[in-house]
Amino acid sequence: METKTVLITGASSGFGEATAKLLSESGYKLILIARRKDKLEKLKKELKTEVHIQQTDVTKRGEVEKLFNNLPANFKNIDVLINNAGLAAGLDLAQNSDLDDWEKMIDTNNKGLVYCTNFALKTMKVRNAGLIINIGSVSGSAPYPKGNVYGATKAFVRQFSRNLRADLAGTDIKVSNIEPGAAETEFSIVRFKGDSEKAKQVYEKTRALQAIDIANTIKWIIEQPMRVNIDNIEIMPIDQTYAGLVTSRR
Ligand code: NDP
Ligand code: 8X3
Repeated sequence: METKTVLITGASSGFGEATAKLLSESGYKLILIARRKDKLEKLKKELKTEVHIQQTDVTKRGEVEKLFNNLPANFKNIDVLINNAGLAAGLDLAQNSDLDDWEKMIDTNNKGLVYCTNFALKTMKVRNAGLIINIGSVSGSAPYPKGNVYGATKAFVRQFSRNLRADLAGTDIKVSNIEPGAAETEFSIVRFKGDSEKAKQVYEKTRALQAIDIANTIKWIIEQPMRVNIDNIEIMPIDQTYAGLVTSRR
């Protein structure tokens, strides 16, 4: 069987890094992208399979286009695109939020994701083969205070995934959306702009998901038989669940 080529966005930490390690152990060829080149270089040295790394900011359409147009010959046929690069910026009530934070989340979680998808589909369409795995979030369907634009970007990811499925009807191109709950990665450090003490508190005294849990899910989706498309999957830590509706009393 031919070795599959998997492109992972946001491979420099968290889910992306754990997935790269897991898939490499299973023999997959990898294209790894992120903004932090030093992290990608270090990761590449640890991996046993063929790896192509490319420093790419997914918010920059030109950089994404260059990435896809300049892939080495043996990496050109992307079998799996994992749209994982993403972030939350800030945790504030909408009325106190910084517009730059909102724009950054939309640029990364939505625009970056659609750029990568559009370019990957160009070759998937010709080969009538491929799998796109998007990383959404439970926050895309479960609203919570201060989740405002972050949750909304993930609702976009959910609906975009479903609409891709609709457009790709009758083809052999699959689309999945994974929606994790709280997971202990660099996510909260980024959300709190480097305040690692504050980030640590998010996971204190609770059994949060770990990056390997999502990596295992990604590998399981990739290895399903051709007839199976996993459309949407929600994964919560045992210690996190819905909080219900709130009534203000006057
Ligand atoms: P991390 O912060 O550990 O990883 C995020 C990755 O995204 C990094 O590799 C980062 O690399 C990359 N990234 C961010 N911005 C860009 C950009 N502009 N261009 C390219 N790469 C970028 O967080 P997670 O692993 O937790 O997050 C991965 C995905 O999972 C995100 O989409 C997040 O929203 C989602 N998610 C996370 C949950 C959690 O609780 N942790 C729960 C649900 C969903 P670099 O900085 O080097 O560019
Ligand atoms: C991140 C998970 O619960 O912080 O998508 O919104 S949560």
